[in-house]
Parts: sequence; structure tokens; C-alpha cells
Amino acid sequence: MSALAPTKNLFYLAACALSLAIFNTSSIAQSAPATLSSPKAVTEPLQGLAHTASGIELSNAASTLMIDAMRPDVLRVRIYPKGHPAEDASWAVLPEARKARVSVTSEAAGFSTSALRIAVDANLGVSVSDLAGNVLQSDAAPVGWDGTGFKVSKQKTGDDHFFGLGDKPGPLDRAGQSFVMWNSDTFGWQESTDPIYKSIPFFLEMHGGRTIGILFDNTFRTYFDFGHERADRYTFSAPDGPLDYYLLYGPEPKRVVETYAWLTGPTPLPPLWALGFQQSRYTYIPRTRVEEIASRLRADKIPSDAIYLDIDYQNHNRPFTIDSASFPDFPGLIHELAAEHFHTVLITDPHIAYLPNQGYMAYDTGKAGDHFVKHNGQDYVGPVWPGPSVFPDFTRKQTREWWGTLYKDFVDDGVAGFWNDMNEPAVFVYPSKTMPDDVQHRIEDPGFAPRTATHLEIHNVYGLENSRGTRDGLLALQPNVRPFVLTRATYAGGQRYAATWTGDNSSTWNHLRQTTPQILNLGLSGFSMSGADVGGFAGSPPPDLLTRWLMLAAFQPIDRDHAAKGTRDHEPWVDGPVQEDIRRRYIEERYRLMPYLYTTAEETSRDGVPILRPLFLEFPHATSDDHPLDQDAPGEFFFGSSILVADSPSPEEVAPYTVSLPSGLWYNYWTGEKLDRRASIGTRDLEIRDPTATATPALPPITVQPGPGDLPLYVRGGSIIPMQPLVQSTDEKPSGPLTLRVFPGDNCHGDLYQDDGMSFDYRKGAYLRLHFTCSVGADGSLSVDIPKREGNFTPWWTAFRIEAVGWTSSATQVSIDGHSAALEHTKLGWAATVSDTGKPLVVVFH
Ligand code: NBV
Repeated sequence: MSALAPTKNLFYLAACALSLAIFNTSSIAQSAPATLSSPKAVTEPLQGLAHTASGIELSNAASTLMIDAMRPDVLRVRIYPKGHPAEDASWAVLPEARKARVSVTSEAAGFSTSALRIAVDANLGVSVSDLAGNVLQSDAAPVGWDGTGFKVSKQKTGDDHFFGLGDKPGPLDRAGQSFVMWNSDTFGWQESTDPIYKSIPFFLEMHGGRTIGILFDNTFRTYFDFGHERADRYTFSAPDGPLDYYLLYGPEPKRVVETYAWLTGPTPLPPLWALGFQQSRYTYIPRTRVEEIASRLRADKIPSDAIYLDIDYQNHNRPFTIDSASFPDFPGLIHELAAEHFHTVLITDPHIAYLPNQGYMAYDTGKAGDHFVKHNGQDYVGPVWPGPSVFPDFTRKQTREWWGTLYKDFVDDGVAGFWNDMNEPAVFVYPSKTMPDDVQHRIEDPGFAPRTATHLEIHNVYGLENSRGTRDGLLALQPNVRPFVLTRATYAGGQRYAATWTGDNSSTWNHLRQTTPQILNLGLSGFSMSGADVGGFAGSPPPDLLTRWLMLAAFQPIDRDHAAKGTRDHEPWVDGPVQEDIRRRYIEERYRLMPYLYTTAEETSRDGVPILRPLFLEFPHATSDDHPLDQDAPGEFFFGSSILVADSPSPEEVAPYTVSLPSGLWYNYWTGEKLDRRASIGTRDLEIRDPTATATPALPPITVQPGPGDLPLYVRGGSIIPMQPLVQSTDEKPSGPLTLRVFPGDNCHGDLYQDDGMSFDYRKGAYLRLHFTCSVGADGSLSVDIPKREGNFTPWWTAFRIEAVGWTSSATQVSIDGHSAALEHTKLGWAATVSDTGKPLVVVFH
């Protein structure tokens, strides 16, 4: 026997043990528990456990666990090498929220708040339950450390659902998949591409009707696994940086989303024009082409508000320059467009052409202020559109301020919005497509201790800080104008600075379908103002695809038609009058719904609930086992709180499909037809509202067969939707009354918010808010209550037109504050017009 034999034997034994471990792992994976279990109950106080006013600290030989209750329903969990706490700083979390703390009740092995109970074990394992003892989250294994890297593992059951992580492609529910955060320029990404442009390390976990949210605030290349590797675990991990995460408790998912807005800030109120139809292409050039597009939009009466100029308006693609040969008298063009009520949006990429001593203002001032990132002690130079380029060091406040000043001339020329592209940052270096890992960024920001950080740490926040510099710069230049910034790359919290879009998608039916889960998940991740290139960026959409895309995008927050170079024209008129008529009809409907859309956007700016919502956000208990209804209805979503859009799961076919409606009363938006789904009490939303209701089987989905130009929309009974007469742009003052379309039902209400659409004067009272209600009397009459106005903004209308949808009673009379008035029969029901004198009104349909 050789001298090596014992070692070999040991190796063999180890291999057996390993395969046994693997075997055990997979057998665990196959039998995932239905409920989460908390770690071993600890009755004796844990050694080394210190109770603090807002939580606990617990150390073992190597690490310290620190848990703080920021609110009764929000925890911050940190683990760091013993004696070396990480810097308490964040690019994502608002400083006010980060400092918030509540007092807690100490317990032997943890603590409790008025909403949560937290238990820890000697391995620094954490378990969080609600006060009824339902385990919401529990460690599946101690944190695994590997040098600076670590992995957090949580228990998962077979019926856990995961949402969020921004616009990563794929289905709405992220269960069973794994993801990586590394902002990447991914032209032509596909459904399985990961990562793409953004890193939003926030997700919601739904289990048994209870939802928590987790923000893993680490800017390095982080990893998320929702049961891909093991069905009984979900994990998040990082190669470096802090182990720092926040747990947000619902139990309702809407509450989690609202709390996330408290933590990272809501999407601000956009200028009204940004909700209009936007026309873009890479690139409209020269000036006469832009003028042609603008006049055709107006001549064809396609309501529209914005025109984008892509990189070719610049001199040799150099940011903050103009190619004056193709765009003579640039300010003249912007004014001409503004006179036609078009808001111009300019692209301004973050790379600055490396042109020393050539009189290029952006380079010269940037160099003079030492504003560029460094590599090996020199300004890092990498190739992008203008050729060799340098890159602003946006983690420095001074650099962001300098960046903001670069917008001055454009703002003076009347440019309305700016588009921050390529800010992953994209660099034409392969295969990384970005700058080297050891590029140095200087952190000089009031929220952080000054230090130098490598690109590995800053990469994922580069786009965030770029868009922050843009927004803050615009605010410094025009303090009373709401900025519109569109960014491609970003990080958690980036919704505070910019709207976003899903990057370079493709002109395929699959990509049209992808827009729904992507925009929904972006909304759940804080980004309410988002869209996808309408028609698809790469490739040329066939006429019917472009038409359906324009139909669907009319009900998405940003409606921007955009196309890559070399693709066929994409504008609404390109396929002749039949297609154009359908496309126009949908854009017109968006404009009619503008008061509803704007009101929703304003609500979002306060509560963070996104404009586009998955069904589970409005009806979290719509199924008897609490699985999200969206799973049964992949083409459906809510546009605001009242309108349910039910696109086909196979929009490429004009064929029947089923629509799942949560229980309750619904109306067909287009015809006013009533769909009484109240018999489906088996769904838990009704049981929860009315615990005495007897459970009966849910009603089956309905089957629809829309024609090529039809998109089924349903309105929740009990909604009042404010609408306006058609206009060609949001600048135009509508002529006629404000319509209140009333869809009677339980808890009937609706809201309206108005202001000047562009300034911050609303903060000083220049707004108007109305909360309408309606009710059906014992005699069958319908009364609509218009209360006193809130705010002092004078609106454009002088009358209300009240439409009672589906009101089939023998309505022969309407009375306004007791006086009878003229009644009109409409295709949706009955209507009456009443002047608005600013006083409260009660309108009754008898
Ligand atoms: O600036 C040109 C394009 C732009 O149109 C697109 O929307 C961005 O996502 N940009 C990417 C760079 C070139 C893409 C091929």
C-alpha cells in the first residue's frame, strides 16, 4: 500500500460525505415545507445579547448582528465583522428614514414591536413573525462568509411569490429564478437576459396572503436566488460591501410598496406633458425632418406632447454640443416646436469627449474642476460614441453640481426634458462593456465619509448619481419648473430623480408582452414613471404589432414611440389610414383620461403606489389559496386603481381568450355593460371584508373575443373616473365640461387633482383636489356628491358632465341640489351637465 493511501481514503470518505450532503440537499429541495418555521425557541437569554432602545445587538466570535426597528413594521438588519461596523450611509435610503427608530419591548432572545416579533439565535440567525405567530421570514442557514463575501439564506416554501427587482425580463413572479445586479448595456436583450440596465435590489415576498419587502442595500455585484438553486431557500449575496438589509412588513402588498416609498422616496409629480404621447427615433435628423414629424403629428391629429432628439443632433456625438450644419438655429427649432406645443427632450450621455485644448466647454470645465474618474492616477479615458471619452465622477457633490450647469444653454433655449442614456456606464470595451473594476471614484457627498471607492462599488450607482446630478442641476437652473429626466441605468431610490424605460427591446410580439411584467415590476420597485420603447427599438414591427403596441402603451405611464437606426419608420401614420385610425383612437383615449392619469400620478407622488399595478396589489386575496391572480391572467393589470386592462396573453392572434376578474361588480369600459361577479365569494377579498359571507366557488373567467382594434378594459364598480374633452396636447385648454364617469357600486368614490401641470406652486396651495362619492338610495336613485374644493387653483372647466354608466333605471329626471335639470341618454347610460360654481353639489338621478 502506498504512503498516499490514507490520504486517498480520507479523500474518498470526504467525497462520500459530500455526496450525501448533496443528496440530502436535493431531498430537502423536493419537500419544501408549506410554512416557515422559526429557529429553535430560546427561552434563556442569549449570551452576548445586548438590548438597545430600538432593537438588539448580538455578537459571536467573529461577527455582530444589529437589528433596529425603524418603525413598528420596518426593521434594519446589519451584520458586520465584530468591532468594525460598516459606515452608516446609503445612496438609496432617505437620510430621514434611515435615522428613524421606535422603542421596542425586549424579550429573552429578541424583541417585539407593535407589529412584529423578532427572535435571534446564537448563530446570529433571525426569525421575524407577526404578533399572531405567523413566521414571515426565517434564516435557513447561518450567514455564509467567504472573505469579504457573504450569503444570506432564508427559508422558502413552495407557494412563495417574489416580485420587484426592477425591469429584469421574464415573468412577473420571480420564484424559481436567480438574478445578478450589474448595470449592463444590453442592446437587443431577450427574455432570458440578465442583468440588463438597472440594479434595484428590492423585492416583495408573498406567502400565505402576507407580504414583506426586502431592500438589500449593497451596491456591489449582488446576487438573488428565489429558489433556483434550492426550492426551500431564497438567498441574497454579495462579494463585498455591507450586509445591510431592510425588512418591510405589509401584510398587504400595497402597504409594503407605500413603506418602500417612505424608505427611499416616492416618484415625484411629473410635469403634465410627460404623460402625453411622446415621439422619438434614433435619430430625427436634420432639422427639417423634426419639423416634418411635428407637423404631421398635428396635421393627422395625433395628440402628442414631446419630440426627442437622439445623439445625432450633437456635433460628432459630443454631449452638450449641437451639430449646427444639420440643426441650424437650434434655439429657433426649440421655439418653433414649443409654439406647436411640443416639448423637446434632448439626450445627454454621461461620457464627455476627451478633447483637451480644443475649446470643448464640457471637457475644459470638467478638467479644470477635476471632475473625471481616475485610473492609475490619470483621468480614465474609454471609447464611447464621441471616441475617447472621460467620465464625470458623479459620487462627488461638486461634480454633480458642475454637471448640472452644463444644461444651462439648453434650458435657456427652452428644452423641456433630458434623457440620460449609456449611464451603466457603457464603454466600448469588450467583453466588460464598462470601465475597469479598479477605476477610482471619489465619494464626496454629505451623506458619506470622504473616501476613494473602486468601480466595483460604484458601478451600480453611476446612473443613479448621473440622473441625480441632472435633476438637481435642472432644479438649480429653474427652481419652479418640475424637471423631466429619463434615465436608463439606476439603483434603488433612483425614482426620486428620473423616470425610466426598459432600454433596447425588440420589435417582436414577445417583447410587447414583456412590457407588462417589466413595467409592473418597476412600479413595485418604486419606479412608477416608466415605459418601454413603443413598437420595439431593435427591428421593424409589422403593422399589426405596431398598432397593438400603440394600443397597449396608451395605458402605460410613459407612452414613447422610439426606434433604432436603420429600422423602418414607426410613427402612428406609417401603415395607412386603417391602422392610423386605431392608433389615434387609443392615444385619444389616453388624453381623455388625462385627469384620471394625472390624479393617479399625483397620488403616487405622495404614497408611492405605482400607476400600473398588478392585480394582486389591488386584490391580494382574490384566489382561495392566496396565489396572485396575475398568475392566471398574464395580460391583465390595473391602470390606476379603477381601470383593469385585459390584453390577450397572445396578442399576435386575433382569437378568444379568458379574462379573470376579481370578485365584485365590473363594467365594460367601452360599452358600459355590467358584469356582476359578486357571486364569486369564494375569493378571499370578499371573505375578508365580510367574514360572515359563505364561501362559494369562484366564478370562472370570462371569455372575450376582441377584434383587431379592440382592447378590453373593465372598470371596478364603485369608481368615479374624471375625464376631459379631447385635446391635441396637454398645453391645450380643453373646451367643455369635466366629465365624471360614474360606475355605481359599493364604496363608490373617485378623486381629481389639478394644478398648473408644470410648477411647484401646488406646494403653496395652487392646486385643486376633489373627492367624489356616489350612492344608490333605497328608492333606486343614484346620487353623486361633489364636495367643497380643496386648494385654490382655478381649473379650466366651468361645468361638470356627470355620466351614470350602466344606469338602466327608468331614469326620467335628474335633480341638482333639488332643482330638476336636463337629462341626456348616452351610449353608456344617462348624463347631465351642471355648472361648477365651486360650491358643493349633489346630483341625483331618479
Ligand atoms: O442614443 C442612441 C441609442 C438610444 O436611441 C437608445 O434608446 C438607447 O437605449 N442608445 C441606446 C445608444 C445606441 C444603441 C444601439
